[in-house]
Amino acid sequence: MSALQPIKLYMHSGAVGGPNPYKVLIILHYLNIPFTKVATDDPKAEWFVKNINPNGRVPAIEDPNTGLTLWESGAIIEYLVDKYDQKGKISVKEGKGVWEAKQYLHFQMSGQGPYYGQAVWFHRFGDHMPDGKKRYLEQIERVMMVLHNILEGKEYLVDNRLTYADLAFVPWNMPAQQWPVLSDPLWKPYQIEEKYPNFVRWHNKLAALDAVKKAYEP
Ligand SMILES: N[C@@H](CCC(=O)N[C@@H](CS)C(=O)NCC(=O)O)C(=O)O
Repeated sequence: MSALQPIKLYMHSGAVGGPNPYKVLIILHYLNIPFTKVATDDPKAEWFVKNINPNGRVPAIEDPNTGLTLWESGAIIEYLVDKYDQKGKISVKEGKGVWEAKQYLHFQMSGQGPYYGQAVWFHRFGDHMPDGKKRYLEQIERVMMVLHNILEGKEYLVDNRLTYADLAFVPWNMPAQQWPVLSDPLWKPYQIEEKYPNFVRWHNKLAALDAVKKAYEP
């Protein structure tokens, strides 16, 4: 990897910003891919929208080794493991697991991130819309229940080993467990520890990985 030029990762500069860039950061750390962070506190800035991501959001990457600019965290993860995890350290190269890993990544992108994101929005700005708050907390609980059921008798989602599919869920489960805006109304009131122990055990094990801890270092 040392001959590689660092990949530019566009993300906010705060100690902890929105969760999506952390999905990419964890993968970069886990695979020891050289990278530099480019502080992007205004992803709606004209230069960024024009040159990097027309959707005005982070994360995005520029890979000088291939000339590729890419946005959408799920696509970035797929690119990184395809290009820089040829030995399959956290990706699956053959068998059903190839597709199961993609399935879980799609579930994360469509079934976890957007629901958790809406929950954050309603809890920050939706005091006048209590139904919205309730709806998205219930959806988070439902996603946790689904993961708990999938993980019955299993340590990891795919092929009983750690893959990018597991890691992709970490950054949205962090705020659900730790940020007061979500964890206060959710974690204890919805009895997450008691009702979904497979999910909690899995998340805690992932959160304790060095690559995850490094991603959250200031
Ligand atoms: N589906 C996108 C979502 C990206 C996204 O919503 N990023 C947030 C940070 S977690 C963002 O850039 N928010 C700033 C804004 O919307 O202006 C992905 O997974 O990359």
